[in-house]
Amino acid sequence: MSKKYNLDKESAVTDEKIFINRRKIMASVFSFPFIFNTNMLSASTKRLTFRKDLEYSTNEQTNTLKQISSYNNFYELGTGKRDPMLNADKLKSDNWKLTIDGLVENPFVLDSDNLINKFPLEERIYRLRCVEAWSMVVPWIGFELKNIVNMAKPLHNAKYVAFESILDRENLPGQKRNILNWPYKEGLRIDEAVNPLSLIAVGLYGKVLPNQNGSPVRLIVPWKYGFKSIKSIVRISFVDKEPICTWNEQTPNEYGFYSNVNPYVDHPRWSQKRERRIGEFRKRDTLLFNGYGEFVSNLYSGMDLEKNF
Ligand SMILES: Nc1nc2c(c(=O)[nH]1)N[C@H]1C(S)=C(S)[C@@H](COP(=O)(O)O)O[C@H]1N2
Ligand SMILES: [Mo]
Repeated sequence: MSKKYNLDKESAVTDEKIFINRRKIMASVFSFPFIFNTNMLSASTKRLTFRKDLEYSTNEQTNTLKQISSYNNFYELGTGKRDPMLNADKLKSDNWKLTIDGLVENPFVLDSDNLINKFPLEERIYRLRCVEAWSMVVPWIGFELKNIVNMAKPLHNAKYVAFESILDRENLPGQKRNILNWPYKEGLRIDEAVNPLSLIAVGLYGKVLPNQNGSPVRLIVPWKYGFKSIKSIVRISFVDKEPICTWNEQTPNEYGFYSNVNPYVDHPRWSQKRERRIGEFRKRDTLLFNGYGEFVSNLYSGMDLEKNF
């Protein structure tokens, strides 16, 4: 049974109100409609119904909605951290179709309505650790990726899950240049995909995802570096070979297929030992598997994590 959940963190609610009020004030004083992100408005009206997960959620202080939606990596909307917010309305996230196909008994398509209504939604408060050594804590809303795997019924030869983001060169400013080999792609082993931590997110802070966070549907893999958590997914394919992953394809010596958060394996150009939580000054120690080892370390037993980085 899913029950309605009231945000118990006053700060979160307040922060969002301030954010919206500020927009209103700015909108009445200036008339530059292009600086406003129309998605923030629609996102603030579409509430989701979900239950609150306690098993996998961290009880650490969450980052504010403003922090979470104004400091992003989403190269389809530009390479600067504020570009995704400023260009958010360029992502056409309505009337979405997510195709599930490949080596499965039951290929299917989820539309926008299915994405928020087909599977029971949960709030999962997860740490997200970017490979650039910053981190956030985000109250995601979503369902376990395992739901999709179970419904698709993978064939015996399916070993990996490949994910593909939207390709829309006409509207997405970042796709007008070949800064990456578009569309953005990611992949997991099937056993990683069915781990209960692997989440398909459709919202955060109680509402549908802001465009800059990967609306309307994205992956969250909290024990891996942020770039594995692919945004605005249009296809999930079951395959028999290790799928192409965008950053691994781009710079294989810097970004491996696994990309597990690991303080003992440095990025060739910087250390991964510490991280800065957005909003904090002092750095924190980075934890192996981003602190999720009790749930995922068994997936890698016997593997050399320095080679399989
Ligand atoms: N399609 C797509 N997905 C993406 C990216 C991207 O550029 N394009 N950036 C990744 C990186 S590097 C990070 S750190 C996270 C950031 O997610 P957030 O902006 O919601 O915090 O998204 C990941 N997913
Ligand atoms: Mo990242």
